[in-house]
Amino acid sequence: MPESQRLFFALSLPARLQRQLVSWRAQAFEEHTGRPVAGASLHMTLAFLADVSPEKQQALMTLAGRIRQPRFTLRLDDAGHWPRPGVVWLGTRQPPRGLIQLADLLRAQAARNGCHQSNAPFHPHITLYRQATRPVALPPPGFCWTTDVQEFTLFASEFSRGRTRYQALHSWPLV
Ligand code: 3AM
Repeated sequence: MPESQRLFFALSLPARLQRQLVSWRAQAFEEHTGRPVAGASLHMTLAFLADVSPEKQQALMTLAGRIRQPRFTLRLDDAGHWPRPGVVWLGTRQPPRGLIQLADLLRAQAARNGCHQSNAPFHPHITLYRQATRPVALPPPGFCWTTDVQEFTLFASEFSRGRTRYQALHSWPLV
């Protein structure tokens, strides 16, 4: 019998931007800031679904395929540290309306299909480091990375041999 998978909807980043962020991160943050997220795993989570059965996954994918939301440009010009989860993140000072609408839609569809959604407000971010539990020196303002977002993706999160890997299952275009 096929098993449940740990799923989430997210924005993937172009490979070039992933490389640029990895190299910027290395010089913008101190060594030992935390455990850096691998370049290929950098993403912006839109909706976390947790463990999803194959039937529910199919239903959520059908709904995702009906979404007609506009493309948008993301300016990555903000950074912060959440000490409790130990996350250092890259974000945006002004989340585009298209980003918020897309995340709201995906989270609402997930909730209607029994995927519990946190009450915490959506704070769009790209996790740069995990296990960052000690105070972190953040880079001064002035950095800005820009990317045109043309699609969103369903990912599976797989944990094996002490490592989490994200596998892109399917992407849908924005219009
Ligand atoms: O990389 P970020 O932090 O954006 O934090 C987890 C990660 O997002 C988040 O889902 C993404 C893929 O693992 N996540 C994991 N468990 C979660 C939970 N219980 C969660 N988000 C909300 N609730």
